[in-house]
Parts: sequence; C-alpha cells; structure tokens
Amino acid sequence: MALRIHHLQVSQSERIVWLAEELGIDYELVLHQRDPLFSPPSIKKLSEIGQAPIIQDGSLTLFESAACVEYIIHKHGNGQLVVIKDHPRYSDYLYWFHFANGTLQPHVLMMLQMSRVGTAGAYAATLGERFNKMLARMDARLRSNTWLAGDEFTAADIMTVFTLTTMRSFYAFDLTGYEGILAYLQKVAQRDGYKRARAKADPDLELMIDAKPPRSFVEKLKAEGKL
Ligand SMILES: N[C@@H](CCC(=O)N[C@@H](CS)C(=O)NCC(=O)O)C(=O)O
Repeated sequence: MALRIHHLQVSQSERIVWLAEELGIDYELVLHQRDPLFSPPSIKKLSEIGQAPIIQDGSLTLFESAACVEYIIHKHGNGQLVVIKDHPRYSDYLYWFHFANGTLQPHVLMMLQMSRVGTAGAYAATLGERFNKMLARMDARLRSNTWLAGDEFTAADIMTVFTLTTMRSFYAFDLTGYEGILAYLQKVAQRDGYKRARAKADPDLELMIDAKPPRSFVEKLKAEGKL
C-alpha cells in the first residue's frame, strides 16, 4: 500500500500534501471536508482526538504535522528538504522548523480563542505586541534570505506557510508592511509543488498570500447557511 495522506480541507494538513508534492513521492490522497467547522466522523474514526493531519503507512497511523513531515522525509524522501547537522545553517533550519508549530501557530490560536471569549485588556495587548515581534523577526529573516533556513527551500518553509495563509481565514491578521513575508509568499505560490498540492488538496481555496486577510471561513459557512 502506498503512503496514505488524510487531508482535512482548509487545514494545516495542507502541509503534508505540499511536502509529498515537493518530494515527488507516490502517495494516496484522502480528502475530508469539515463538518461544518470541525472534523467529520471519517477523521474521528482514525483519531480519537479528531485532528488532521493523519498519515497511514502499512500498519502505521501517525498524527501531528511535524512528526508526519519528518517521517515522510526520512522514510520516503531520502532525507531531502532538511539541513544536515554539519551544515552552517543547521541551527537556522531547526529554529524555523520548530518555531512554526512551537510558537507561531499556537500563538495565533491563542489570539483566536481570546477574540472568541472577548477578553481584552493587558493580556490581549501583550499577545498582540508579541505577535508583531514574531512577524518582524520572520520578516527580517526573509528580507535577507530566500527561504527561512537560507538559500535552500526546506521543510521549515513547509511547516510555516499554513499559518501565514490559510490560518488567516480563521484568525484575520494583516501583513501590510511585512514586505519580506509578502515577497516570500509570492515565491511559495510560484512553486510547482505548491501549485500541485493546492490543486489536489483545496482546489477551490483562494491563495491568501496578499497583505489583507482573506474572507473568514466561519462567515463563509454562515453565509452558506451551514453554521
Ligand atoms: N499540532 C497539531 C494540530 C492539529 C490540528 O489542530 N488540526 C486541525 C486542523 S487546522 C483540525 O484537525 N481541526 C479540526 C478539529 O479540531 O475538529 C498538528 O500540527 O498536527
């Protein structure tokens, strides 16, 4: 059985489809639609937590974006798209790979939850300030480097782009002024692997690479009478 990738549409499992396309590996793609906002039963059947991404390889079922990315790279991708430990950019690679899901994505989720419960005040202000600093650090990095780890496109980029694009349909943030990040997103969108992944995984989804945030996914569901 080929590697099977379960993608919940409009979600961070887009990373795994993108990775498979960049590596050019053989895989079977299984698409799952949100129901209407959260995972459908087909995902819950595979994971009691009910979150994507999920991959299956023979008798193995694996969850968690970073684990899936590392597994696929090493088991199916001949170790491509990583920076090896003796390379001068090794620590840059490690930092940006882990920053994506260790800091950036959880921070955006925290701001999303705070906005839902309507919490304001000093804590929200601190989160906002810190987030601007995160974007500024990434922007500075991308103004002087083609990709996050340096000259080469790596899995650190694959881990990061969801939060700057699709995630903004769940929590709107504006990228105006972050010219390094915006130029980077343009470059990402021109990659053949990214184009193929979007066409297979979320053909109807806009790219969300502009400075202004995209339309809210929740508002879209409401307008369609699904929520
Ligand atoms: N840290 C996990 C997070 C997984 C996660 O939050 N997945 C979301 C997609 S963005 C999901 O499955 N949402 C549907 C739901 O929670 O029901 C990972 O990177 O795999």
